[in-house]
This record gives sequence, structure tokens and C-alpha cells, in this order.
Amino acid sequence: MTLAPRRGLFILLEGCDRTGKTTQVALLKEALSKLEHPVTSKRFPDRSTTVGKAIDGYLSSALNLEDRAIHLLFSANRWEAVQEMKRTLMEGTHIIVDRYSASGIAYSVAKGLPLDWCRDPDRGLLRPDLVLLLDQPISIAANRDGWGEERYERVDFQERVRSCFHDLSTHQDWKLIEAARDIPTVHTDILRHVQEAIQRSSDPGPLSFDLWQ
Ligand code: FDM
Repeated sequence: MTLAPRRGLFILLEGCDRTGKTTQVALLKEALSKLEHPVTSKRFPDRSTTVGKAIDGYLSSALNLEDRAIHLLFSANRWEAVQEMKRTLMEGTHIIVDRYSASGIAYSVAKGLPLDWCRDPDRGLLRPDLVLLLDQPISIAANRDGWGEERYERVDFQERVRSCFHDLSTHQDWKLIEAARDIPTVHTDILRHVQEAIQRSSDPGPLSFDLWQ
């Protein structure tokens, strides 16, 4: 009899724009690969799908949409990835994800949409096993190269997004990562949390499709 592989962990990095998530996802993936953990990565929005292309048009301001319409597209973009993510995790591969439902909520709440309304379309999505919130003062992000190129890169808006991430994190077991430190230090911190999660979950149990429920 062949035993099914231990399932992979869904590891999520969240945070405001330019907190270093993309760099940290790449470093984490490289580190886990070196440790011989099967691992892949994914980012939301996934701009490669039909829905993702509409989102990309919106983010680059080529396309205008109602706040609620774009919110639903971001959610649809997560739902369309569920089966692929499930398959990958069940094969025993960890997935490191750059943004997910919390971004969906934080950015829409920052526009003034009600929290409950924003959470509803994502109810029942796959729940992450570990959430790392990369956090730093917005003034640091605003000094990075290329700031302001996309629709949401405005200081007042990002302050509201950050505050919503903080509110969300108080009700969940998220790890707060101080992102204003140098890249290797942040990486070491993230890797420690992830290794602890991997060690803790000798049997991670079934996947939970109960996000926000
Ligand atoms: N964003 C991202 C949302 O507004 N809602 C979402 O559900 C998600 C996943 O899209 F400004 C925003 C957050 C950010 C932009 O930028 C995507 P990056 O650079 O690809 O993370």
C-alpha cells in the first residue's frame, strides 16, 4: 500500500504595498527548496487569467470599475485558483502565497466598503495554515523606487489599509513581521516561523475550506 504524502502547508504573506513581500516570498521559496521541502509560490491577483487581466487593467488605471465590482473580481480570482491549490497541497507541496483574502478586505474597507460585505464573497475559501503580516510605517514604503505607479499607492489610502490589516490580525493567529529591518533579518524571522509551523504539523490534518466562517 502506498501512503498518501503528508499534505503541504498554505503559507501566506500579507501586507501593504512595498513591504517586501515579493522579495521575501522568493527568499523563502529558495530556502525551503534548499532544505528539500517541495514548495511552490503563487500571488494574488493572478493576472494571467481572464479575470486577472481585467484586474490588471483596473490596477493600471486602464479600466474603471465600481468598487464593489472590482472587489468581486478579486474574490473570483481566488475562487478560480482553489482546485489547483488543493491539488498542489494534497500532493505534499507547500504553497507560499503573496496576498490573499485579507488584502481583498483591507483594500476595499479602506475605500469605505463595509467589512461584512467585503468578507462575504470569500467565506468558505481555503484557509491558510500560517499568515505572516509584513508591517512597516507607510513613510518607508513611500520612499521606495517606483512608488505611486499603481492605483492604490497613496499614503493616506495605505494608512487605512494598514490599519485594517492590524484590525484583522487582532482576531487571528497571525505573525506580525517587522518589515522595516534589512532583508536577510526579515527573511530569518520568516523562515523561523515557517520551520516551526512545518515541525508543529507532523500531521496538518485535512484542508480547511472555512475561511471567515
Ligand atoms: N489587491 C490585491 C486588492 O485590492 N484586493 C485583493 O483582493 C488583492 C489580492 O491589488 F494594491 C490590491 C493590492 C495591491 C494590488 O498589487 C496588487 P501587487 O503589487 O501585485 O501585490
